[in-house]
Amino acid sequence: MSSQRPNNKRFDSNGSLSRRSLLAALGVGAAVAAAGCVSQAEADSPQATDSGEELDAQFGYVGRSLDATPPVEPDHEVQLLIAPREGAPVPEFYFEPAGLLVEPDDVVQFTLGTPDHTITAYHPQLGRTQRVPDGVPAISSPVLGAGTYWLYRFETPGVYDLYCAPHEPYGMAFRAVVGEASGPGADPVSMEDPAHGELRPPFQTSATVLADPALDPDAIVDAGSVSWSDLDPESKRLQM
Ligand SMILES: [Cu+2]
Repeated sequence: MSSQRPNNKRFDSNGSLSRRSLLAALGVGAAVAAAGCVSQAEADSPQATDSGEELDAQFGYVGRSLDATPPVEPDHEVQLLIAPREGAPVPEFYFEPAGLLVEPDDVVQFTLGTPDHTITAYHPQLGRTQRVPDGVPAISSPVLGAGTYWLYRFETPGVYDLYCAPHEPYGMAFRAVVGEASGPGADPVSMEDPAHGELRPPFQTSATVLADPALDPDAIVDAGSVSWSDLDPESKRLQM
């Protein structure tokens, strides 16, 4: 099962290491990098609590190596993958699973077995139609290299449509349903080009991927997890 809880038990009863413990565990070089990732979180985020929460509500948490101890035990794992595409020179770029049901406050680990991906929300502050619940910030990881991971805690119930910025045209999109199939992300994906100056809906192959019946939010609730292989090949066909 792709949504199994990773076997990692280095956490206290709150599910988090103290910041000091984390930095000690990461070592100095990684600590400097990690501090760069979380300083805004500590300054601004309501998630930056005294309990040592390291997951920013907008920027998540970057694990610079798959060997680095995560500050919070993930509840689920999603792989970011690349595979040959039959009959086309451009490979398939995809999330596995492509659709996932999680409970509110669950943490998802996005694991990069392949390089140069992001996990980014369809959000008006990013010039995109809103496809995350109201009040959720403009979620995005930075561009991540192979052998890294990114953690995000999904707090607000509803549908979250996410994509990889470099590979959105090729269909690299993902849908999380957090507790219930509600919010703007539960609306059908628009297949129309936006007028000049309007927010842009999912486009090219990510539009057809997110419109696949297997990724219907209610279908994700029923299935729990939807594999990329469950999608209709027609939905994955390159739309250029
Ligand atoms: Cu990508």
